[in-house]
Formats: sequence, structure tokens, C-alpha cells
Amino acid sequence: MKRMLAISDIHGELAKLTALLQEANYDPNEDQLILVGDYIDRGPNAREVLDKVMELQQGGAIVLRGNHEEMLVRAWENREEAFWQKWTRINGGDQTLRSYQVDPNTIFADVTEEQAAIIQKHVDYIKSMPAYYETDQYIFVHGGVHPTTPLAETDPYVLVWIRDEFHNGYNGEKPVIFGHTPTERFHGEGVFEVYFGANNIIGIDGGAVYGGRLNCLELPSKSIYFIE
Ligand SMILES: [Mn+2]
Repeated sequence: MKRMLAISDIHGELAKLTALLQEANYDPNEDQLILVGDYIDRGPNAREVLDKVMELQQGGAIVLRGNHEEMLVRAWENREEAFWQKWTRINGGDQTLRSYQVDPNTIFADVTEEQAAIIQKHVDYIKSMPAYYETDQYIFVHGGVHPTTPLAETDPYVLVWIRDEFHNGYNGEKPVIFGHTPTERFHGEGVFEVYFGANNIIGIDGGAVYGGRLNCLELPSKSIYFIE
């Protein structure tokens, strides 16, 4: 049986991603890698992480969308002042823009044709990412699933943003592997281990970009690899 390896919330931390794949001994011919969203924002190498993610997908990885990818698409397509301020000042979009050598203060006014082509390629790529991946055994999703709505009928926006309603309300048979909410929110401050909830939810966001760690959950063994 193939190992499944799940990683979430890379947030521009290219070096940690590379080191973690090595630590887990990832072999695309033997293993199924599942990336659970949030490749960009807050950390240093968003553009390079997206390029790496595309490469990993070509090698067979499943690549899901996170709420931060959704913010990049919205910022790029809408160019709306209030949203721009929120994304660049609160959600770490400024770091993503710097990785494209774009000034975070100008709403793409100074973007060159060359930069625009690269950003557009990444935006198109993000729009092709599904919001969840379901197998006979597991559900993988960035934020979580809505407790009373069938997965296939849930708005993708909910799947990438949901927190408490899912954490407290899920009671399905299938374990849900999710990111989005750093696991110190479950364990207590400063503890970034994978969180195994009593209600079949498995949180893997180790808050790498906040000084925590980048986790990799191996299934079905539930072995864990991480890079601090
Ligand atoms: Mn995140």
C-alpha cells in the first residue's frame, strides 16, 4: 500500500518544504503526496513555492487550494482598495508580492508585462486547484468540512475558511485531515504537534511561518515528520 504524505500551510517557506520532503524520504514513485493549501503569504518565497508545487503536481502530487491562494486571486482580479489593504497588511500578501518583485503599496500599478505573465500563470494554476480530496478512507481539505452540508455541495469558500463550526461540529466516520488553524490553538501556546481530535479531525498546520514547525503526516501509519 502506498504511503500518503500530507503537508499544509507552507506559506512561502521553500527551504522548510524541501527539507521536509527529504526528511520524509518522499519518493513520487512510491508515495502519494497531498498538499493541503496555503503555499503563499507571510513567508519569504511564495513565488518559488508555487513553482515547486507545480513541479510536485507534475510528479503526481494532489494539490489543494487554501484561503490564502483565494486571496491572491481576488487581489489580482478585483484590485479593490479595502481588500488590498487587508491582504497586504494583515494577511501577509505583502511578502507574496515581494517574491514577485512587486511593490505591495500600489495595487499592481507598477507590474511589468513579464511579472504580470508570471502572476497570471500562478492565478490560473490556483483556479485549477480543487478545494478537497476524498478517498475511501480520508478527506483532505484546507479549512475543514461543513458539519451538516454534503462535501460535494459545499461552497469551496467555506471549505478553505471554516474553523470552529467544523472543529466543534464534525462527527463523521471519515477522518478529516486539515490545515488552516495552527495546532497550538488546540494544544495550547507553543505546541505545534499534529492534533488528533476525538471527533476524527486531524490538524496538521504546525504554524511553520509563526516559528512553529512544518509537519508531514504519513498515513495510514500516522507517523509524523517535521522541520522546525
Ligand atoms: Mn494558513
